[in-house]
Amino acid sequence: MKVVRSVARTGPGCHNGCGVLLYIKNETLVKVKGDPDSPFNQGRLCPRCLALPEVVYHPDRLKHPLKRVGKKGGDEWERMGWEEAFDTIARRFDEIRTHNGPESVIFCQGTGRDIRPYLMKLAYSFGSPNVISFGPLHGHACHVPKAMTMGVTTGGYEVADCSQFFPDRYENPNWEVPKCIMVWGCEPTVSNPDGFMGHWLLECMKRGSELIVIDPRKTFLARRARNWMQIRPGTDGALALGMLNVIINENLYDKGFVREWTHGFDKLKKRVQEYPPERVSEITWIPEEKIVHAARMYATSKPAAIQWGVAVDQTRECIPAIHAIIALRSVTGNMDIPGGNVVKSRLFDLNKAMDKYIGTLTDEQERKKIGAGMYPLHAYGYPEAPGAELTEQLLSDRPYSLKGAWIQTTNTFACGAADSKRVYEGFRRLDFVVVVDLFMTPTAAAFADIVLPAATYPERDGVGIPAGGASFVGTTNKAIEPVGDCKSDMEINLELGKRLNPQAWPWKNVREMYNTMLEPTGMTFEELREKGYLYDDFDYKKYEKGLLRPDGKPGFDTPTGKIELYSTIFEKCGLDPLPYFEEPPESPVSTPEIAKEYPLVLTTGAKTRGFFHSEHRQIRTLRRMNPDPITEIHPETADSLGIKDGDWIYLENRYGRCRQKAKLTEGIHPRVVHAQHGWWFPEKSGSEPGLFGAWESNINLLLPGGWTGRAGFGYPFKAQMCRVYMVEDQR
Ligand SMILES: Nc1nc2c(c(=O)[nH]1)N[C@H]1C(S)=C(S)[C@@H](COP(=O)(O)OP(=O)(O)OC[C@H]3O[C@@H](n4cnc5c(=O)[nH]c(N)nc54)[C@H](O)[C@@H]3O)O[C@H]1N2
Ligand SMILES: Nc1nc2c(c(=O)[nH]1)N[C@H]1C(S)=C(S)[C@@H](COP(=O)(O)OP(=O)(O)OC[C@H]3O[C@@H](n4cnc5c(=O)[nH]c(N)nc54)[C@H](O)[C@@H]3O)O[C@H]1N2
Ligand SMILES: [Mo]
Repeated sequence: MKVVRSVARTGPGCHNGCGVLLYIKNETLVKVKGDPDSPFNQGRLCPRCLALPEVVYHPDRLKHPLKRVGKKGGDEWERMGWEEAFDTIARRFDEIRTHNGPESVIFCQGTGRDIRPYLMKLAYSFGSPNVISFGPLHGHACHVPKAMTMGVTTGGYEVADCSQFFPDRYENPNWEVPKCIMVWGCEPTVSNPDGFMGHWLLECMKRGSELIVIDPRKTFLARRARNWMQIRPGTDGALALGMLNVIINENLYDKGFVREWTHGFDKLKKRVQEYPPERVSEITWIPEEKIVHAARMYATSKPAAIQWGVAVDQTRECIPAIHAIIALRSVTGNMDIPGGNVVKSRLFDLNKAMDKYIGTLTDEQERKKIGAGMYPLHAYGYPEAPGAELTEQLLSDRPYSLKGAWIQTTNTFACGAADSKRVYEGFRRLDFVVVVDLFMTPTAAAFADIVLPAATYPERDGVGIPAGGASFVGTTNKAIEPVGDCKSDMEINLELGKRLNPQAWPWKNVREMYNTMLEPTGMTFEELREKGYLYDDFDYKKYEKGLLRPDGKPGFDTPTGKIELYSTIFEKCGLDPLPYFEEPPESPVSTPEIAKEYPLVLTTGAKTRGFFHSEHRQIRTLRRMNPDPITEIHPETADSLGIKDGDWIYLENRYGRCRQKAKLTEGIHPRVVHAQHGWWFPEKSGSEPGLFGAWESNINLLLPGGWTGRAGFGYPFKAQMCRVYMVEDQR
């Protein structure tokens, strides 16, 4: 057997960059193992990489470019060659550009997969400002709210320090084990989110870290925590403010750090008086003594780190909640110290090197971005078009009509989008749609005129840094020939880019393009491939050493040079400069009338081990781990409704209904249910109206549009209301 060492990236979907060993026999991928020499994962892997051969050689893989024959929704396709496909797409997009303007074509991607730079370049070089991310239409409720809030209040991007910035990891003498790790709205042993591997936490626990876990479900880590706080979904902001109240009033904060490096402490101190622990206990359903205990434990164990997840993004007013959590780690002085929350260095900006060829949008095109000017905070580094406004524009043709879409790595109404019905109706109005995917999906079946088959990572080369938390570059190395006519996304975008704007895409092939991207590292693709992994230098307390600001002065890269507990940028944007808590749009407190009819709090979409969002439903080994859509419900609640474990149930509210299977568990609050997201059934018919069963168990039918927060970020994916009852027909 031949073994190819590589860095795992998408597809199939993933955010990370685990080192893998790809075992090849007779030009066929037969096995995948974790690379023990990779500092990132040290030999560990998820089931999804272990099942990779099943994905690559699955009989349902898209293998050739396809064009639709007959009506949309008819699921009838004909093979076409790549040249014909590229020529047709270029001609149709060009026609739209000529008649309607380039902004009439939208470019959609899903969650952070490594297509992002190439998709942005494709859009901008075409002239369209309308790049839509994270699965269109879910209201900027994944990762971006956290990244934006850090960006404007600390000037950086901070992650829990589990030694990931050092290639020698836990052995590094400068690193310290966090004494306490607060895991907040995150289930990293399942999700390994944003470049952060859950297993790192276990390594820290083996070395003595104690956990505080904030989660409505009793997760693997919650069971192992000193203090598990079973929070009412959507009330994280109140909890953070309550903990700040205890820490500040009991004088447990780091006075030196607060004085030297933070801005607005006195105003924050005054604000947190509105959140005494007894009131916060009422809001969050967490016993008061647990809140006080957690506050004391976090503030008095130094160093302490916070590992947060997407749950903190997935309420409407998430920005002030995130701001409050940032304040927690700031007032305790846990910023950029060993074992605290460390500021990620920004040495390798692989996109920058491409910019000199592609340029940026003209101001005129910027102004045509969907929703332009609606949310002042978007101007502080967020380039995308807001999703909720996209639906409105698709349906209303105001301020201008949208005509075409390039959809690459997202399953829109079946997964990423809330308001699924209207999103579906909106996209159906487009004249010309291209979908690039690994499999035929409900999205492709419903909208596409042309479907292009993308390669998986063992079938292609690539460069990339894991999203978010980690800081290394490695190369993804082609180990096998692509199945059928599949091409890598990068090749596809380069080929199409050349046709739409040749100057912007000067590279003869992807290898040349990668060499340009890698310029900041001083290495070519070949050199980096030989080296394996490249880590940038990492240092602690960068704010003392003038390493965070462009002017080289000590401090943080914010307008005041300090961490802004009181945000001058929020103030400029007309937002509350201090953290606060606001109830979700519908909750037992904000809408008691609705709660009478729909009494259960609905949280959705906790990630599952075997699936990446709506992917992998056709992969037998992975589907066996989770054959049906699952709703977790407390046994007492189920009992009162006559529901038994394994029964099909309806979840319903004022907006819609779907069916899932009840799973009875003591690990969820009796007044809360948790429903899985992203369900469709590749085994069912792809034609309308069924679209692979995408309307049957799709929890996003219960999540309406128009619930983005004031700042234009946040959406209550994890804080809705519903009722639950038995399905008559149990088949
Ligand atoms: N109710 C509810 N809904 C949610 C969530 C929730 O918690 N609750 N979570 C939300 C979150 S956090 C996110 S980020 C969104 C994600 O939403 P999406 O990103 O839209 O996720 P997927 O549905 O998996 O869509 C990815 C598609 O890309 C394809 N694909 C995978 N790899 C590749 C590749 O390399 N190339 C190409 N061309 N295609 C590829 C897959 O086959 C799949 O069809 O969902 C959101 N939806
Ligand atoms: N296997 C797998 N891995 C994935 C993904 C996948 O689909 N599959 N998706 C990727 C993506 S795009 C993302 S964004 C990340 C997300 O991964 P995580 O950040 O871990 O987020 P989730 O799994 O959505 O939810 C984490 C936890 O939040 C809890 N929770 C629910 N509601 C609330 C609440 O209101 N407050 C608090 N404090 N907790 C709450 C849930 O019970 C769950 O245990 O995972 C990434 N990794
Ligand atoms: Mo996400």
